[in-house]
Amino acid sequence: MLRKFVTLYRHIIDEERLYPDATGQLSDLLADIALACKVISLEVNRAGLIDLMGLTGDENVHGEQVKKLDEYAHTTLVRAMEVSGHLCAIASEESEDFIPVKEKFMGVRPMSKYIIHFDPLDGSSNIDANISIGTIFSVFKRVSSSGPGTLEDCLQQGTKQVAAGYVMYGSSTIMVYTTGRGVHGFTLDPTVGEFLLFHENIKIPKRSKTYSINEGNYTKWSEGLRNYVDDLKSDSKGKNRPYSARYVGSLVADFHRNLLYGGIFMYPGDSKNKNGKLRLLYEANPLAFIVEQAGGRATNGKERILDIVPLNLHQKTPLFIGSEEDVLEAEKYVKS
Ligand code: AHM
Ligand code: MG
Repeated sequence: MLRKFVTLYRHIIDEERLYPDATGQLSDLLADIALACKVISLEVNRAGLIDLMGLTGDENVHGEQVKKLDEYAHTTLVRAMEVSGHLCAIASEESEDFIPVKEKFMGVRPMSKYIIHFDPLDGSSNIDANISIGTIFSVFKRVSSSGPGTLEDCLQQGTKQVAAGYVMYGSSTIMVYTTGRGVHGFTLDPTVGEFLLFHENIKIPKRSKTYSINEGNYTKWSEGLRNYVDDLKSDSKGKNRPYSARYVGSLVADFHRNLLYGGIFMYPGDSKNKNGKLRLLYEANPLAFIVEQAGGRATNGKERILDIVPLNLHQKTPLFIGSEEDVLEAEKYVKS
């Protein structure tokens, strides 16, 4: 059977045509992200050969060792995006402060109206083992009026996102994105260098049989969460138990599997880290936007992720995300 070839760019443009007032800036921006991620994908594939694996010797703003590929992905994205002419500010997990886009890069568009947040290379502790890693991004409209973007532009609630997505560098490179009209997935065909549509309007199953959590932290969890995970592992067949455990330790990979097959991913707060490990702006918000567009749910155990008002660029949040009924059940236990 001949499959219909729809490139990422064609798909984005077709979506844009549904909005008569659209200027095309968001479409261009998404195309620039895809291009930067193709470059990163190439380097991820070649990393072992050209000594990009391993540590740089520096620490990032979270006190973690910076892997060389992290640094490369951050620089590639910043360089590709700051010249797009559509951005007024960039915030990256790998940079302490946000990066206001210089007026010279705004060119003919001093009103450049978007802000982008990204985690350049999520799951980087897995790089040396050749395990799937990914880039996560999130796009907002500016709230300031003109010139370089401000901190206020960068600290917007997740509900204000106009686009979000991720690229996963795995057995093949894929890109998944939403602009608020469903979630669409593309696979990079390396022979022609194009992302081609593989799944339009992805829907996550309402209920699953899979949970993903770093269970090594069990003794530090709240009693409610321990009870929930114990329940998932119990052998009550009538209750759709036991669940299977699947945990790559690479958020994009765990999230993508759950998006397609159903599942709940949890990175809770615990007695050591009250707000867990994951960042609201670079990880939780974009994935929450995607999962809701796919019919799923994302909360911090008490509150919808997209409703949280960020107070700083690197704020962390507990995260319960995935199939709606599973997340609702987890919330009940966690609140109890
Ligand atoms: P990173 O952004 O520094 O790569 O950290 C985030 C990663 C996620 O990909 C993953 O879900 C999580 O850290 C795994 O953490 P842990 O090793 O504590 O289970
Ligand atoms: Mg990350």
